[in-house]
Amino acid sequence: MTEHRSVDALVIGAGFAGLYLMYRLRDLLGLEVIGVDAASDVGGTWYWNRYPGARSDTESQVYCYSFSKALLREWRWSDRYPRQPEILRYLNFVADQFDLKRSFIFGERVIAAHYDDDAGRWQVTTDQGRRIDCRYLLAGVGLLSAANLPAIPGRESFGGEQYHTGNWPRQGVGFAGKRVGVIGTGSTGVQLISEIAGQVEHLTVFQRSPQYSVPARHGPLAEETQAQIQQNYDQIWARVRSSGVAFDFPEATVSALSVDEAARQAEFERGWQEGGGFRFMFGCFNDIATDPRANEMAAEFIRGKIREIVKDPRIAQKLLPDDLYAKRPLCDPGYYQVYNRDNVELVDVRAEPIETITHGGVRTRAGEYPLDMLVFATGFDAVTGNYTRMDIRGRGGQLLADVWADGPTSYAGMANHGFPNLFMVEGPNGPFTNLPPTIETQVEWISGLIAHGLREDRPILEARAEAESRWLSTCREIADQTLFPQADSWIFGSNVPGKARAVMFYLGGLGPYRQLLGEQRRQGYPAIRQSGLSAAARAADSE
Ligand code: N01
Repeated sequence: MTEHRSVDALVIGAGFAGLYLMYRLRDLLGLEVIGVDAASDVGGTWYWNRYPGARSDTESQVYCYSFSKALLREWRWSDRYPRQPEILRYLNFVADQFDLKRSFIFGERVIAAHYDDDAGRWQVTTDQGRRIDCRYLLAGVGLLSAANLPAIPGRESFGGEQYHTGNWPRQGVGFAGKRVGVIGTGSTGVQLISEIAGQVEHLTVFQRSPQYSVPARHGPLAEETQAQIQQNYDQIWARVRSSGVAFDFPEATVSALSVDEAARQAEFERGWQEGGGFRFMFGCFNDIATDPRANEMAAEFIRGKIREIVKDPRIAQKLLPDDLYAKRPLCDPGYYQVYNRDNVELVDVRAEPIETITHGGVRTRAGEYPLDMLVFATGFDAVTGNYTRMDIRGRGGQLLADVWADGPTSYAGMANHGFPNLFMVEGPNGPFTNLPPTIETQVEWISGLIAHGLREDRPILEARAEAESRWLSTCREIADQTLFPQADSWIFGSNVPGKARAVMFYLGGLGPYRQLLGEQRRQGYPAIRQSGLSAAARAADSE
């Protein structure tokens, strides 16, 4: 295919970010916009992650858009935490409400984007040879979609079915009568394992790191709750937008060290009963993620629960984490209970490392585990993977992957010096929150900036180098005040062998983030260099 089009803006991705970008740029700014997504339809993360048990761990009323009251009035969530099929239906509903699908090309992957400095335009190429040039390139590619498949020898020799959870077959997978192995016990693994344990003949869980997880406490959303949400919508969103993690629970202001043992245990118990991983970590006390003593108290509370729930003390021992409680907080629909089942076996791959995948299963140092199916719940080359897998070249042909080789940088998670008019939603060093409110914040800021540039006849917008380096220092300083950098996880890039360990989030909270973006807007965006078109670009434009 050699079709070549020229548009104002190209949006990569049709998930939460891409759909809202399309709406704002096309319908509110009146630009000519094309979207491209590798999937056959809208959904982004929720298109690909169809594994059994997949759902958000944010409560439904804030795992959605807030920009349209009409959407709110016409959509009803059925559960406290929305399941993947319901979120996918919601995103389809939004796309239909605003007639967004007609502007997307589905089933094509953007593989390259090169900035032409003379023309002030991006030249974009897809895997089907399509070429599109655009003034603005907007990446709504998600934080967590470039699959991480560990390089375990023998994977190609496996004779059974194998899947990565982030690329789950649309037609679904049958488990009955099968011996299934799962590698990985992160957010995805604990959901999947809890869901399929009762469906499979035998389940072998290959665990590398034991996890701290608290109950999610799923359940249907009562009519009265729905009505209350409708009535209090403005207050709910005002709260979320000024909060830290944007989950709509009261964030704690009290230190775990400031209360006595009985009060502390009572508060942890309340958190455990209310459910939700972020709620437990940020709603019980304000220093679980920052003070090692408070952290150990929360960790020991969860260890106590694991000892209580898991009947066989040898299995419980394997499940007990002994590191900091400082990864992305997990919650589950009954994860530890699964290990009381006769058909579930837990393999500690630290004690007996996986040597190879064989035709018939997985062989560890201690023996062979026969399997009909092997599921990789091994996560993602998070945050940067979606960018570095594309050939993105900015001014002077510099490759984004090279610029980020020692760790990614950006201004506010959205823009890069040297890459004019490339805007990222949820790019590196954006806020660590429930994502839809951050996505809305960033999309609105980016579209406001583009509108400003067009109004001022200075449409070439580029993060200033000093603003970007100040932002990186801010992110580092804030991260260093927390315990997160001390734990090995995707949050700092340490889950992918060879990837630079680096700060990848702004841990200052959504409220402060919105304040500083608001300040930028009011001051005319001083962090962004705004230039007019060159004579050559003007000439090309008028052709
Ligand atoms: O990925 P992960 P995920 N051998 O990177 C293990 C969001 N999400 O897909 O901890 C053996 O967290 C790895 O072990 P270790 C959410 O933000 C949200 O689960 O590195 N094991 C770990 O156990 C989440 O944080 C929801 O030692 C290997 C697992 O694989 C993010 O997505 C639901 C291995 C990967 O865990 C990613 O979650 C699902 C190897 N070679 C996802 N390599 C909700 O909203 C990796 N592992 C509820």
